[in-house]
Amino acid sequence: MTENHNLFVALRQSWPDDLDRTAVEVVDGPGAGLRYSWRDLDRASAMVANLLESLELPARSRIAVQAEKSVESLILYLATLRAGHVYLPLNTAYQSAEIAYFIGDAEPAVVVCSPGNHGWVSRIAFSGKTRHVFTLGDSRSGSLLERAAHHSDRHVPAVCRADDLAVIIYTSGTTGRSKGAMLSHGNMLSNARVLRTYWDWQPDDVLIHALPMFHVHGLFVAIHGALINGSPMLWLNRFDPATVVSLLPRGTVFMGVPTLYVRMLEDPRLTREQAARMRLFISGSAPLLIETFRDWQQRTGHTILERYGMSETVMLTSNPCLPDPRHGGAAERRGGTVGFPLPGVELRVVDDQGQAVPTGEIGGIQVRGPNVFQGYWQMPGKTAQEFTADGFFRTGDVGRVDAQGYVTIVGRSKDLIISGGYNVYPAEVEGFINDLPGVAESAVVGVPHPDFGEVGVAVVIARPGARLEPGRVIGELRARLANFKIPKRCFVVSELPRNTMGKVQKNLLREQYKGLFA
Ligand code: MCA
Ligand code: AMP
Repeated sequence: MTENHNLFVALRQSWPDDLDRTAVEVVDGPGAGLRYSWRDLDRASAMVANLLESLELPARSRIAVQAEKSVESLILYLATLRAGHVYLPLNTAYQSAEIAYFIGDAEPAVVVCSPGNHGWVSRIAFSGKTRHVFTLGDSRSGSLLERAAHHSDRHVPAVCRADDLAVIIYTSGTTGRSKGAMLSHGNMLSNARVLRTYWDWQPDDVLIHALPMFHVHGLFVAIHGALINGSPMLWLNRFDPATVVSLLPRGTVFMGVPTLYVRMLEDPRLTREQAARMRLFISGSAPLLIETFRDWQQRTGHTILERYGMSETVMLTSNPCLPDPRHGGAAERRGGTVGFPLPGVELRVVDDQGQAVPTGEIGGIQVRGPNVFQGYWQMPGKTAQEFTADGFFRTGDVGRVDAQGYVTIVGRSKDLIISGGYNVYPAEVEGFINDLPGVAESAVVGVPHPDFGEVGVAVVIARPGARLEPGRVIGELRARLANFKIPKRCFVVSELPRNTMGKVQKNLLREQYKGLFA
C-alpha cells in the first residue's frame, strides 16, 4: 500500500486517545467560553472535507480563504488538507485590488470570505475561474458551515505524496508583484516534526494562540506545533496583551512577533509569579530588540527563544531549547541571534560571488533542506533565479555565523520593511503612490518604531504644477492597500537623494527620518 504523506494524517496520529478531551478553548470574541474537543475537530473537518469533495473539483484545487480568525477557519484548513486540496490563506486586511490580484493569479476553485465581504469578493471571484464562493463568519455563521452540516462526519483523508502541494502563501515581491510560495505536505511535516523535538514539546503543554492564522507563524509554527503534539490551545481571535498576561498561569507555550512582547511588557501584571507555569516563550518574524529580550528576562525570569524563518522555507534556525549536542551542548538562548540551523537545514553565508565567507563574516544567507518550498506559483523563471545551481535557496537576508554556530541576521538585501511582524514591500507601496494623480515619484523607507519595530515612511515628489497634500496621499492609499502597508507618515519634497547612477539612496532617507518615532 502507498504511504499517505497527507499532513493531516500525521497531525491526527498525534492526537490523544481520549478524543473527548479539550483541543481548543476559545477565550475571546463571539465564541468566548466554547470548548472544542479533538473529536469536534475531527468530525467538523470531515464534514467540510466531504463538502469540498462533493463539489467534484479537480485534484489540488486552490481554496482561497479570507476570513476572520476562528476555530472554524482552523477546521476549514484541516478539511482542505484532508481533501487533498491547496489552502491559500489571505490576510483579512487586504483590500479589493490586492484580493483581485491573488484570485486572478492563483485561480482558486473555491473562495471563502467573511459574510460582510461577500458582495465584492464574489464579484471578483466569479469574474475569474472560481466556481464556488462560501462565507464564514467568526460566530459559527455563514454558508460554508450551513452546507457542511448536510455532510457525513466521517472522511478518509486523500492520499498525498510528500511533494504534493498543500498550501500557497503569497509573499509580496520586491518588484511589486506578489509571489505564491508553494509548500508541500512534506515541507511542512518535516518542519513540524523537527520543531516538536527541538522545542521539546511536552505531553502537558498548553499553547496560548494569539497570532493571526493567515501567515506562517500563526498557522504553521504555532498551530502545527500544538496539533502534532496533541496539545490543547487557549485560543484568542485577536491579540490583546491583558488577556494573554491573564492566561499565562494556564498556559505553557506562547509564540509572538516582537510587537506582542513589547505590548505585554507594558502590562504591570506581567511578573515572575504570573509567568511561573510557562515553559517557553518564542519570538520570530522580525528582529527582537535586545532591550525587549532583556526586559522580558528581568520581568518574568524567562529567556525568550528567538527563531528565524520565511514563508518559502518555514522555520530555518532556532536558539536552543535544550543543550544542542551539535554545538558542544550549547544551551544559551542568545539575544540578538536567531540560534542554530535546525536539524536537517543546511545554511551557508556567501559573498557576492556566491563563495562561502570565513566564519564570523557577513554575507547573503542561503539554505537547503526538506523544508524549502517547491517554487513560486506559475513563476518558473523567478523560482530558478532564487536557487543556486547546487539547490540552495537565496533568502535575501544578510547575516553571519559565529564560531559556535549562532546565526545573526544583520540586514536584508531585499528591500523589505517588517512592521509588527507583517512584511511590507516598498516597491508595492511606491507603485500605488506613483499611480495617484499629481505624483511624479516616491520612495518608501522603513524607520524604527517603538511598537511595530519598523514602519514605512513615504517621501513623495509632486508633478510640476501639482499640489500634493501628505494627508491626502495617505487617505487615497487607505482605500487601496491593507492597513499595515500604509506609510505612517508622508513627506512631500522637491527632490530625492540619488547616487551617480541616478538610483534613489534609500539609506540616506532612512538616516534622515530615523528619529521620527523615537
Ligand atoms: C496594525 N497596524 C499596523 C500593524 N498592525 N501598522 C503597522 N504594522 C502592523 N503590523 C495599524 C493598523 O493599520 C491600524 O492603523 C492600527 O494599527 C490598529 O489596527 P489593529 O488591526 O487594531 O491593530 P492591532 O490589532 O493592534 O494589531 C497589531 C498586531 C498585528 C497585533 C501587532 O499587526 C499582528 O497580529 N501582527 C502579527 C503579524 C504576524 O503574525 N506575522 C507573522 C508573519 P490605523 O488606525 O491608522 O488604520 S509569518 C513570518 O513572518 C515568517 C515566516 C516568520 O518567521 O514567522
Ligand atoms: P515572510 O516572507 O513573511 O515569511 O518573512 C520572512 C522574513 O522575515 C525573513 O526573510 C526575515 O527577513 C524576517 N525574519 C523572520 N524571522 C526573523 C527574526 N527572528 N529576525 C529577523 N528577521 C526575521
